[in-house]
Amino acid sequence: MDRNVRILGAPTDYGANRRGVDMGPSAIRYGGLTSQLESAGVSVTDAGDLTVPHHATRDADAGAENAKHIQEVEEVCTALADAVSTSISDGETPLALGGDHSIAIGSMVGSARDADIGVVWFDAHGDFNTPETSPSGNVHGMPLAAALGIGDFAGVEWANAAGLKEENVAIVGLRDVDRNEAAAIRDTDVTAYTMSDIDERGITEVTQDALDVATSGTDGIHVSLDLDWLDPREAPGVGTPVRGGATYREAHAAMELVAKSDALRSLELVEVNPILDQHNETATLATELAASAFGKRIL
Ligand code: 6HN
Ligand code: MN
Ligand code: MN
Ligand code: MN
Repeated sequence: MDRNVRILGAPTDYGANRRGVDMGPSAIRYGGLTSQLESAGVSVTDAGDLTVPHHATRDADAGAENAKHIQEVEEVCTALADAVSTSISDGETPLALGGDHSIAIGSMVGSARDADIGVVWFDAHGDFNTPETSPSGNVHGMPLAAALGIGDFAGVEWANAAGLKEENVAIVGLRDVDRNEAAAIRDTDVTAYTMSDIDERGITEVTQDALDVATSGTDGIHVSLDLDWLDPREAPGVGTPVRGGATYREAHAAMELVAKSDALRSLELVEVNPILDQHNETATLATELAASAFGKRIL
């Protein structure tokens, strides 16, 4: 299949309470994104970066303590949702570059605008907190709940705008979940696989199950790749590293299955933090994994 990928940078760190992931899009581009994607046989357009409200012009104390910088997050997500949905209607596959993981609300809303989508979420974390359960108030720990319409986000309208079905959402790689967040995940019809599931059943079987969940009865899938899904030895440049993550080979194997599913509608690479990275290796790894997700072949 001829695929055209449209790169959409979302240089924001408001969802992570301003910690440096706003430089992720630059680092990922510098890590060779376009040439990696071209080596996967897709054509690439770089639409540049979305305009993100500048810190200097914002009131640092605005917004709620339990959903920090919620207005800025909403502004960025609204713009990203429009950009994602326009890419798809123009016949291109959006690749969103974070930025912190709050941008996923925008990606999912945009990707779901004219379709029923499933989601596969590769992450150490559940990202299923709400303003009520969050221990940090950081919205990057809440995007899945938000997009499913769970929780009260100070009346922000994107809640459930994606029309996502819990039965079509799968999380892969969990190893750091807050107590009330875990209860919330168990209370839903979302399918969640921990690292123990990967240990026991292997990455191929777990990823295939996750893809089956997301593709069942849907028009396509959104894949959200939080680089902290990988072990910090492979991906040190992330804001919230957790030991015991996916290996380099496991991550590629999972992305290769994404390519094989032929269902990818939108992709995002999030939580790359160049300030914490070593020689841009996490950003570079993100580009390689994107190439695998778009079907890069060795032979
Ligand atoms: N991420 N569960 C923690 C919180 O603050 O809610 C960590 C969230 C990390 C989010 O890595 O995208
Ligand atoms: Mn995340
Ligand atoms: Mn829809
Ligand atoms: Mn994470």
